[in-house]
Amino acid sequence: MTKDSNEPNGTNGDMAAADYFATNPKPASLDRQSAIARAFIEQHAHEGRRVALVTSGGTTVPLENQTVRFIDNFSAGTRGATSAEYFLEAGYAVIFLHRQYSLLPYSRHYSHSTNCFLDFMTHNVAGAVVVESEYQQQMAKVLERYRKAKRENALLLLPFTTVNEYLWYLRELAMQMRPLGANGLFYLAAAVSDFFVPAERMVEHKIQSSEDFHQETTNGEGERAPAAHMDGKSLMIDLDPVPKFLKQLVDAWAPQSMIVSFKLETDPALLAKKARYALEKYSHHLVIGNMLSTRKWEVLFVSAEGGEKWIRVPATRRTKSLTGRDGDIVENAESREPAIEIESWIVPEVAKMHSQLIEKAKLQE
Ligand code: PAZ
Repeated sequence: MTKDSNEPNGTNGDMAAADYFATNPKPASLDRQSAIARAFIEQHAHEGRRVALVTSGGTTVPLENQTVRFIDNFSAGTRGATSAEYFLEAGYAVIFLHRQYSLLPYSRHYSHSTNCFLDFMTHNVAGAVVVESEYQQQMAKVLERYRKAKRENALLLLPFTTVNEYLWYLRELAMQMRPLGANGLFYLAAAVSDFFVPAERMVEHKIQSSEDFHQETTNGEGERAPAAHMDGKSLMIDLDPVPKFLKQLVDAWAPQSMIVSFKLETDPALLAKKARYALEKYSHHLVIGNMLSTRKWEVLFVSAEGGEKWIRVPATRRTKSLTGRDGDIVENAESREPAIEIESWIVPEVAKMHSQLIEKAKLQE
């Protein structure tokens, strides 16, 4: 369900994007969050700090207005949450536009890594709850970085769930970031659906699976059937393409900012080709290509200035023993893990390119 949503929709890309916002509802939270974002951006613009909008996690595609069922994708938000931390470390203020309940900067170290965060805790001799000694050192470091980000008000968390919310937020934040000029950076790591159910083709209530309770499948004469409906015992889903917004972002919403898009593929033969295609088509600054299976240890940078460059971190092999009921080892499972977080190499590269762009913009002033 993901991929390619940052690209225009053929020759009608511009028109479709304008239509989109006229026909799909504005999220109820948008104005309130936008005011918060404006104040955040003003503070950091005033302090001369760069601001990165990091998008992260997957968008959902609801099938019903009162949503019981929706289509989702795999993204956990690892890339976005990890990158956000490195941007903060590099001195950026970060607006973290993320899928609600996906991984967050700092808490990501603890939220999904054990069965329960309480596994990190224990009692000391006096009975007080404390952090287990084996986690103390690392947690102290994370805590210090988290506290610094809070002290400086350098991290703004904005959640989305649906693809509609994501698109409205992206446009709104791009407009708000305009006064930053070249100091603004868009780092679009979210996995955005390519297909959606437009508001006019969305059914109100839960789709009934029982033939005895089937609902009407046409909206009226000349109107298209609801995007999701029952046909006998089968659920039919007929989704529209999401208009492509990268062109709008580059040309109209944020023409002076640095824009980095991501390209995810599963077929290695397509990755470089499609990353080049996106760069040529939209003339933004950088496409970061990654494969689903190797995204944690290699990415491909494609840019007009730097050409094509792989970034690879060493991977370590870890053997995990699976034991049987009597405690005997029945299987040794091997997994490949990156020895370091690849985002710790990606983000400084992006920040370096951003510095060059800012210098260039200054010369043109
Ligand atoms: O969230 P995650 O760490 O599991 O995955 C990150 C990613 C693969 C979604 C991201 O690196 C990416 O490629 N985003 C763009 C996807 C696309 O629309 O092509």
